Amino acid sequence: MTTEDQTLSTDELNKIHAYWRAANYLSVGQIYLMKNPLLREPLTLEHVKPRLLGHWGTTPGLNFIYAHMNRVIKSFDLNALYIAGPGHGGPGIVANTWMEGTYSEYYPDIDESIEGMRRLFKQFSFPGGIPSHVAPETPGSIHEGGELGYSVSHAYGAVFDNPDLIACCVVGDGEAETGPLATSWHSNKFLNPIRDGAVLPILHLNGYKIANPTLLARMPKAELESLFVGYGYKPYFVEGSEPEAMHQKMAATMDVVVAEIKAIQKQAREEGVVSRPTWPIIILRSPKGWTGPKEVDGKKTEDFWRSHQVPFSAVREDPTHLKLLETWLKSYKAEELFDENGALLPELKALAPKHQRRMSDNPHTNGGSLLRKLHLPNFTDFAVDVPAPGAVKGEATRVQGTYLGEVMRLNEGEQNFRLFGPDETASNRWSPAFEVTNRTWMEPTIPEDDHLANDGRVMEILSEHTCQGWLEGYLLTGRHGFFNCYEAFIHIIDSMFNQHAKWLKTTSHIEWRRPVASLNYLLSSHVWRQDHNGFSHQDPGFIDHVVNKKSSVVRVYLPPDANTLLSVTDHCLRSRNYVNVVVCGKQPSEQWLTMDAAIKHCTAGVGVWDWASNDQETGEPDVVLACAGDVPTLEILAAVQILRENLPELKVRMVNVVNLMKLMPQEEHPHGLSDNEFVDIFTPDKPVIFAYHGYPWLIHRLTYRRPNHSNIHARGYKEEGTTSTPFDMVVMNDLDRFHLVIDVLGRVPSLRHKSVYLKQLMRDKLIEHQQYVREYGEDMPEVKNWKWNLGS
Ligand SMILES: Cc1ncc(C[n+]2csc(CCOP(=O)(O)OP(=O)(O)O)c2C)c(N)n1
Ligand SMILES: [Mg+2]
Repeated sequence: MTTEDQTLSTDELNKIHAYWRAANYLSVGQIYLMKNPLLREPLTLEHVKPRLLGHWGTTPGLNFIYAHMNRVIKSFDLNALYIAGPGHGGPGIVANTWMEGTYSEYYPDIDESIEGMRRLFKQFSFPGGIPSHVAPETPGSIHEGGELGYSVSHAYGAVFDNPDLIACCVVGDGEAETGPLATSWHSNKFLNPIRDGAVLPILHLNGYKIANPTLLARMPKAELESLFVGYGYKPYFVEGSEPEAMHQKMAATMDVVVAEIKAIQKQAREEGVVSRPTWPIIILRSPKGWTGPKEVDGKKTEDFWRSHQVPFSAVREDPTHLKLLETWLKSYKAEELFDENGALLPELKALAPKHQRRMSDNPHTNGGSLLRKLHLPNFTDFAVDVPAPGAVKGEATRVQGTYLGEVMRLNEGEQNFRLFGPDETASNRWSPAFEVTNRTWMEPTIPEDDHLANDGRVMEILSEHTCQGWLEGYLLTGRHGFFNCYEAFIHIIDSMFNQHAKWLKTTSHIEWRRPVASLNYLLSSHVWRQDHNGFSHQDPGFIDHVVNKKSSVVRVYLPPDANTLLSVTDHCLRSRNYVNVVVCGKQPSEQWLTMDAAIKHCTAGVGVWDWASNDQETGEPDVVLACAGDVPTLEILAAVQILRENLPELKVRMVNVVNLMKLMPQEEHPHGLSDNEFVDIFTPDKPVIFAYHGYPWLIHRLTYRRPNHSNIHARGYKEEGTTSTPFDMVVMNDLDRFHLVIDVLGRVPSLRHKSVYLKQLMRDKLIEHQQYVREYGEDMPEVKNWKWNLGS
């Protein structure tokens, strides 16, 4: 569909064109200049930055869209924010925020003067200055765009439960080739026009990526149109390169699509939601590097991939490049755009919206400033009654699901809490939450469907990327959420986690960014209990990945039972600016701690379980049996029981770690134990057998500087797996009770030559196990029905 009116009067056309030229001028200035910002002197080498860094190609398109958004924000009084998928167009967005005055309000030394403009130019991609992308430092940004693919999911995340908000979401045509972006178009099936705002996607079809044409730009237009019709959008094409005609087309199209968005919302809000609306999308086909040099050194540059970064950079070596730069900058006629003092002319400035209507100052983009605390129930009300350690079984994540359902209920008024997951919410046992709310669903339903509704607050799509992107967008605009996922498949969003962790790390140094709610993961259906699936579903390595990130941002919890999981969950929902990773199984399993004990244990993060230990009298154990994770905890306790029954004189200390970061040195992580505290628990010199949920090397990585490190022997998952019994899984990885006992016998010096009978018994047990599971297809009764019997 195309719209070809003369929407703009000559005066409006001239002004919007001037506004765009000013943004383009300021963008080129940022990439190239450190002095002489308005070229009031002839350009010389000393005015040009020694290192030319940044991206020009996408920038004029981003500036064009920004100017046209400003126009409709004013005419429709929109509450809008801007997401630049090609976030490498940082100079353009920074230029616009400066033109709106926001930049100078946030950074007063970059004021609206010639000197301010010089500083604006110099700081860009310059040591001590600002990064080249739409980074957290950029006012109005919730999306860096450095790693491509997340613009659409961020935009939808931002507008969920913000009925008044419109996210203008520019999608690079290269970005659109990425997996995360491709799947995120389906977000429209989750947007409820009554309670949510709107996303205006603008596909930025500038034809090229870094060094190639893009697929969407070269496919036949009819196919492109059908693609978006197929995704459920109504495409509007704005195509061309002649500025005057393009301004008219864009203005006309923007008027139509905004009116259409408003009409969809009005109708839904007046009449109720009948079906999923067909939201508009703009497909903007314009030249990459538009208004830049047509050719450089005889090679096509404008409207080609060569304009992607800095179109020419031999300014120091080649005088023709310096001349080219001067001609290019002068083509924007800055003298018609900025006043004597370097400020944007008032009649141009008047084109920008005012105050918080400026996209660069929309409060939703500094989500922490809007963040309201969740109403949290008393988590102890959900406690599992544990009369004695191991006396009852429970499903930890189901208990957590009941608690989260109550959190949902208590915050229904605020509409600021959602659960996210790739089709596994019920599988991970959060189904009690469905007693309070449903799954979000805007497509038709059949009577047999289970908890689907267009006002549901559980967001399920089989795309970990989209779940992650939605949640990030939701959190960064000041709301709360929890993501549940199979442990193995959370790796799919490793890279998105990286970017979010980097964002949080950076924002903590930016004064005006207020803290946002933490990004919380429950990883369940974990490596040890993939009963239905096997090897493909077994991978506990996300934790290893997470701990690479800045310690001020990441937290990892391995609660061993339901009550500890409740305590950890409450803590996560209260925390700010972290990524909390919680790993916990969903299968019925032994419950160890009363609520009181759980609170104390989780608050400490690591501790001796005295009821399982027998070194109280001397305070000097022969061996420490440590564990982190629910399955390792079970195996360690079973090993303790075998040892204490067979070698009553052996002094055993049992230690459980809930908060993995406690193991790190105090100087490296704010939760880290001091060396003295570490030695108090793990002893200065006794063997420590450590049963860990994940890859065992991580325990060494975290403790390598600890006094007793040479005595730590870690067991964990060593990439042995298949579809088998729960106990066979631990046996395959030498993490079972029998191997752990053998480990103890081999490492306690006093036992080394005395324990041959017990060692042999353990080996026999392992052989019996092998035979039994292969014969009967389940674990031996003594394993399956094992009970802690040493009291509390
Ligand atoms: C996931 C990811 N892969 C690769 C890159 C490297 N990269 C940066 S820009 C770019 C091309 C982007 O093309 P497009 O989305 O069309 O943006 P534009 O043409 O507007 O610059 C690539 C491949 C990246 N930033 N992120
Ligand atoms: Mg492109």
